[in-house]
Amino acid sequence: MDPPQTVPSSPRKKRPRQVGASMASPAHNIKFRELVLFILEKKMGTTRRTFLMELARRKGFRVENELSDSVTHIVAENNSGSEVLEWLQAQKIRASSQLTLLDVSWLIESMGAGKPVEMTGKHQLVVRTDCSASPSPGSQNTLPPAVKKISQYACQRRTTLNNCNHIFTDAFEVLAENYEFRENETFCLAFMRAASVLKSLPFTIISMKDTEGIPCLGDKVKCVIEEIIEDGESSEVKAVLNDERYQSFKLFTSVFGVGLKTSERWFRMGFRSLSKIRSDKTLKFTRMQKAGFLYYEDLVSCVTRAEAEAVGVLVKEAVQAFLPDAFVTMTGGFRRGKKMGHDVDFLITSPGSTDDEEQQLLPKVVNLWEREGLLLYCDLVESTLEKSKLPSRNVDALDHFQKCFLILKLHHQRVDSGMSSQQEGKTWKAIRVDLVMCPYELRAFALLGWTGSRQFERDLRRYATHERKMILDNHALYDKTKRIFLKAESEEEIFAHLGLDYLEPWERNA
Ligand code: DCT
Ligand code: MG
Repeated sequence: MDPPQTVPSSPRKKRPRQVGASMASPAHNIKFRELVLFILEKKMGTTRRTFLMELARRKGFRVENELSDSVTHIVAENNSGSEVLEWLQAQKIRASSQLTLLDVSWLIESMGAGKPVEMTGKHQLVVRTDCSASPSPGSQNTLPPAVKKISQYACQRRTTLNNCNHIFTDAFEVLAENYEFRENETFCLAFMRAASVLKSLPFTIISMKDTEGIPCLGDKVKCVIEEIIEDGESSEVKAVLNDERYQSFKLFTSVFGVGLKTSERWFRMGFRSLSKIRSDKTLKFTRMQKAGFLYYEDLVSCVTRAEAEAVGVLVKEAVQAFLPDAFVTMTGGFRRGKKMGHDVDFLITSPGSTDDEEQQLLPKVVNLWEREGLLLYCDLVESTLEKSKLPSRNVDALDHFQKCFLILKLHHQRVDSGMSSQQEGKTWKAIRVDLVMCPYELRAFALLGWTGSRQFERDLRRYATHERKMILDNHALYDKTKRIFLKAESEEEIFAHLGLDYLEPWERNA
């Protein structure tokens, strides 16, 4: 069950500002050379100007510290065109006809889009001849309308990989992970939900005002946002990253087969490094952990898309050698468009096969790889699917399909025709692969479940339960009001049953 959503509030602490500390910015790559920006401090303030300048530079914009002849665009906030002109005249600088005056909303939208957006009327500051300083339409700094309707459920938000709030979501993910390591489920979930909602925003948060109307941001979360806006970093995140327990758990859980319980034990025994653990004669390792240590370097280096595609070919060849009509679909992060993953996930289903043929497929495939010397590790889990007991009420449970968790040997020559990087001597890389076999009539549910992201799946189930009185899992959708299972041939049909707008896989990166 999901823990309660509310986050106990902690007092909002106010710390002295350290603007100067973040001034020394590293050199940034300028991506958009045709624009030279100057951000006006008047009515904006030093802190916000510094923050915006730093952010814009990080996004590839050229931003000048001083107003000079090279400047092509002036960005202002809460200033009318006439006010900017007045300021320019006071600097003894004549506004040339080439100089464009823009409202800050243009810069914010551009940073969100990762490139300069088109300058429309709402962005341009108009200079009025009567000099009556009425605010221009764009300068009211109101939130985009979409912000007011953001859902608390990830399945009602489109979340692509274009995250314009990395600076915040990276921080939240560290904190969520630390709470997970400390088994504080409530705070862990609070920070995961906060990260998820910020990933869906089409703009970058640059002031606390931007957080108005956004769900899932409790006081504890807002405290972190505020600190990052003011100081460029969170003291809590900094403390966590330097924390011995966090560092050790992070290291230990990076080994395939090592979870929280084992990490806790090793930490309590005083271990802090993997080499000490590996060489300890008194420790007993599971088969999974032995494989985890054996192929550690390959497994932590992550799987590239090219490698995932090459594994896909390998899987298809093997599967279709035994069941020619079988469908093999890459699921997980790669189906959502990710360029890297910790493993490669596949869903296999076959319309024409009997229950027996279905049950025999994975063992046959695994045997084939074993004979070919490609199988480095295999854990085959038999199906526990009992159609009478569906659906399961345990929202985070693994499903009942037959599946295998593997480590396969992928030869470099199968990737990009051997162009990928090679370690000296070694001609292959160990890759984590998950195969799931599902009955053909359940394929839409299995595909939806195995595509993820995990946060998206959690919210989809929570939404079904709380908003539709339905139970969804990787096998079925049950309508509690009508007391029937709802059938579906495609993911689109499942979304429709739930009364949701369809989201493409690449919009599920919650
Ligand atoms: N999944 C699930 N329940 C689980 C495990 C997985 O619903 N207990 C779903 C969610 C995502 C998908 O299966 C694949 O899982 P992972 O491989 O762990 O995640 P990923 O999104 O593919 O990310 P990564 O790039 O780390 O593999
Ligand atoms: Mg995966």
